[in-house]
Amino acid sequence: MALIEGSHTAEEDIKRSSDFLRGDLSSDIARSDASVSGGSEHLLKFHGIYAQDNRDVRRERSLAGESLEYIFMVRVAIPGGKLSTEQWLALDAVASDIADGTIRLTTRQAVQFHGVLKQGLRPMAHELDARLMTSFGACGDVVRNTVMCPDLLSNATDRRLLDMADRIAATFKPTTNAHWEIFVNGDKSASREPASEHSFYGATYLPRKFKIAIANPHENCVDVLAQDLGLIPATHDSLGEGFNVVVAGGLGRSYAQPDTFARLADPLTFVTHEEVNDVIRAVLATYRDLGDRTNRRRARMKYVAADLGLAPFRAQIEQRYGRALRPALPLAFEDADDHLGWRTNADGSCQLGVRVGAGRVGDVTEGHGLRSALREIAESFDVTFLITAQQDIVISKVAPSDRETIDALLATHGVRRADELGTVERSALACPALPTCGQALAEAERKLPDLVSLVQGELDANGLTKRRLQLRMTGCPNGCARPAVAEVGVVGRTKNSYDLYLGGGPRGDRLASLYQEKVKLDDIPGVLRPLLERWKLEGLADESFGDFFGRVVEP
Ligand code: SRM
Ligand code: SF4
Repeated sequence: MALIEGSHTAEEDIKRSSDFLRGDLSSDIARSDASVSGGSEHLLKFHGIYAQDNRDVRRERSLAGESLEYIFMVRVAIPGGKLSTEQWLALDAVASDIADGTIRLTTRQAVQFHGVLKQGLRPMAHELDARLMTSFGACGDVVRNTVMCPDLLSNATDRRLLDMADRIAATFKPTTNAHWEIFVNGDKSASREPASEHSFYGATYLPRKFKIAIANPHENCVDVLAQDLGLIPATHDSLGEGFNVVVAGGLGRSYAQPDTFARLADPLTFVTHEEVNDVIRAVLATYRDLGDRTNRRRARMKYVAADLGLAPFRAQIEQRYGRALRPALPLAFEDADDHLGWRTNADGSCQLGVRVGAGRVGDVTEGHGLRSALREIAESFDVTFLITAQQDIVISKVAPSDRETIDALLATHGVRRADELGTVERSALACPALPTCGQALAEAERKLPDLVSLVQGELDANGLTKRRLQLRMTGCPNGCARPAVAEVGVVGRTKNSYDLYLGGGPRGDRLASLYQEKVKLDDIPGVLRPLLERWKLEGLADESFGDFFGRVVEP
């Protein structure tokens, strides 16, 4: 049954005729020029690859009648953000040999490489495959990288939770061999097996992307209510351990399309470990059948739930699940943990959360900086790296006796300790935006340090230096750094102005509201000033800015 009638988008036709994500990719990649055809651009996304151009030189090149500087972004899916030291070293080598010398940690615990040239795509896929990593399925109309609270990976007592993100990734990854034929093993299309795909995908896959997170029941570092489907570990009185399932969250919106909006997920059901995959399958099948394939801007699952209404949406899922869903258990979150600094884990090992800064792992000078420090740690210690949904990195499974050496090594490379960071910097996020993102309307990552100093300066001036304030900045309303649930969300509107969203909850359970449009970066402190003054005077003891704003300014 299709809810939306009308002509399908061109992307639907490209998927349908692609022979399970092959299309003309093989010949397009082999061609000696720097770019790929339009159809291949869309299919490449399923393989984790985005065709981009360097926007810093776009205008001057166009004016000079030269071709654009074509580059590719490659996103590597890292379930739960968990990497062995061997994998980290492979990523580090790829950064210098094939990309722009940086490793970009994402808000979904994945890794991105920027500035990759077309001839680097196959060698990169080889390197990743050799270390059991892949970019396949990191983008495209499929289940994306599954995020998971790092604390569950370090401290979960239920062993079934430890590899939960890996199992979800394995269960819901597309089955087509296209990626390995085209990018890893060379073109084997003449001899390959007949193509097939999971039934919950079919020949046209999902209408758009689908995002899953596994949250910590006590804190919400993964922003579980911003996901298409969230799993929150819970214990049922009679059924035992399982998950509360929440569905139909999503944050992207578009200025050009007023009927797009951010939405928090709603509770759906409680499931046991044995039931969870079948329920996810039923939700995917519902989205596959009812999602809008006529308009990609409204093709996310949140619009199916919002348009149908929650009860009919639930009934559609139950129909595909084959039985009634029981109610969810009550949900409650505490403030999100940033996982920074030293902690001791339940097994006696230690872990150190290191702030990365908009997720960009690079060096300040050749051989000196965070990237070199992490490489030396990976070469010398038997540890595990965990990328967080705050674009930071946790060095986990550290022997207590190695703590001092690791601290000294980081200090030598100028990496600051968590207690040396200002409160704004500590939790600030920014998306890549310019010069790589084709959708960016304004700067984000490159201007984050300036914005952090401006906002921290305003806190300091008001005697609020030690108070936490969650700042998130994006170059457009797609919301890749999740500004729609931030206490202060700064969202690119034009080249030099931003829309200011305020009052999201530090627990990720309340949407921020649009406070002022088209504010210049330098004017943001002035807009915040009277609100911060009120927060100081009228706020309850330990009340966060977001909670104060939601209680007093815009209840
Ligand atoms: Fe995102 C598109 C970067 C997390 C909502 N996102 C993009 C693209 C691929 C731009 C494009 O389509 O041409 C960006 C690549 C820029 C570049 O140069 O690298 C991009 N998104 C990112 C990352 C790297 C931001 C970051 O700072 O880390 C995150 C990668 C996640 C990952 O590893 O899979 C990233 N994107 C998000 C999130 C947050 C999340 O998932 O927790 C969101 C909001 C949640 C949601 O999905 O609703 C998000 N990205 C979007 C959207 C809006 C989708 C929509 O519903 O309309 C787009 C636009 C699109 O898909 O066409 C988008
Ligand atoms: Fe690009 Fe917009 Fe996402 Fe930033 S929020 S990475 S500008 S799509």
